[in-house]
Amino acid sequence: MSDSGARALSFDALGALPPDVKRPQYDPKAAGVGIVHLGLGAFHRAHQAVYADDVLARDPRWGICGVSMKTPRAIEPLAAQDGLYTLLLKDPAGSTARVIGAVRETVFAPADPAALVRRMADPRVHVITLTVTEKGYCHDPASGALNLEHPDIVHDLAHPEAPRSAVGMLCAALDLRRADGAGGLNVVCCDNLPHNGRVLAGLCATFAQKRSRELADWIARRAAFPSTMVDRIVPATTDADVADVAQRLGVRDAAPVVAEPYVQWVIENRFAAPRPAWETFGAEIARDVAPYETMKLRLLNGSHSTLAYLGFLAGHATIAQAASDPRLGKLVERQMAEEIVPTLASPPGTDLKRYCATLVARFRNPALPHKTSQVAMDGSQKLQQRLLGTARDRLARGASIRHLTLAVAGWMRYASGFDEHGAPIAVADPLADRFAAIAADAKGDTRRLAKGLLGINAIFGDDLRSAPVFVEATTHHLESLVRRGVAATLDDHLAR
Ligand code: CS2
Repeated sequence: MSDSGARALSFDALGALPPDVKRPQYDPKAAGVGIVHLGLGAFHRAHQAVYADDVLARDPRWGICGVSMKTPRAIEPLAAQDGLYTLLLKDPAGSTARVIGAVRETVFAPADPAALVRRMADPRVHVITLTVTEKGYCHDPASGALNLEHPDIVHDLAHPEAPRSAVGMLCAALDLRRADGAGGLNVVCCDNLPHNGRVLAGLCATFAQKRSRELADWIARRAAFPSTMVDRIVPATTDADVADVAQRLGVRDAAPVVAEPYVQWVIENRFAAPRPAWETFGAEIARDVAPYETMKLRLLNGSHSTLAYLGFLAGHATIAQAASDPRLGKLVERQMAEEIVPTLASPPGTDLKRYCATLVARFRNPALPHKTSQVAMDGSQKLQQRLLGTARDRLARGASIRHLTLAVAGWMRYASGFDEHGAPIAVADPLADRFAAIAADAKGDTRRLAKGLLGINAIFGDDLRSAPVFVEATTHHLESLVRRGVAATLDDHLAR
């Protein structure tokens, strides 16, 4: 069936869906909005919105107002189909389809920022969740501090009533809640930052102090910023997914999301307002999220980035291909077992060995074409929590960092903007111009390239570029990658 002629997904179409397609177990028209979500991308729709969809079957207060921060494209198709969309979970055994009804409103933030602030300050809204990606926090990844020179932060401090940044939006909404007596707020960061709640609380505190002491004090008393660990692999949706979903549903869905069946959400028990009973539907509420978070960021995301950079350079378009390459597969397994696991504390009830084995199987899921170029994006914002923190811990103990530094060298090779055949790489990163200038200045001198990249403080801080073991190992690996390519480098590397 062609999807173009079919009827579109809507409230009216729900009753006619095939019986094997799960649909909302509540009346979406009657659901209230208790959550505003900033960053309405595929990850949110395949993760937190699914928990909200489960919760809504018991408690109608927790529908979501989904906010697109940068592009109307994220919301237009959803708005046209009553906020409904399909979640397709895929693994080698097959797939299951479920229509999610939790997104009850959609907002394009730049269209009317003041209206968004009012929405966030509604007394019936008790939770703000965020997936604005690492760079959306306008902070310095190495130190975790707010970047006061970031253009959006400069703008928001000058025009607090019409914010552009997530931090500016949160502070404006909290200020209005304070003025209106609208009650406290749970601000739940769901991005892959280390200690994400604590970092976001610090960013808001810095911003609020610049505005007024009263606001900063009120936020400290009435807003809670629980840290969270979020996990589900959600590649960007493709046209083939759209066609696949149309086949399954018999109606056209212009905004499906495709993901793996695996899901995990651990939320710190720190709240300042009512919240959904997420734990009834599989989320874990924990006193301390740090062990979960560190485990996931270092093992899953650290391996993901390793596979993305080295895999891309070796010609693999997807993470599944990269993880199935025997050399790269071995590298990530050894990196996890030899260098990452020894830095971790096991979270309660978690067997780290089993966790690593599960990760390898998840990476190899052939049903999910997760692009290496997608995971490779924004490396400047990701390296710290994925690879560099681990390297720092290892260095402090005098332990080997040979695998971790190979992964960092893979990033350097990638960030330099040319692949092994001299073809340009479209490097998507807020610091891409800086990388290009450093690469041009190096004029093919690899040591100079390494030195230039290691000199970026926002990524490597002051310490790593002056740690001889780290500098020598990354430079050595980079020279090998440039001179001999990924395959020969890995052959030698793995022989030892
Ligand atoms: C990935 C993550 O794009 C990336 O950088 O590493 O989005 C990853 O798929 C998720 O964190 C999995 O939970």
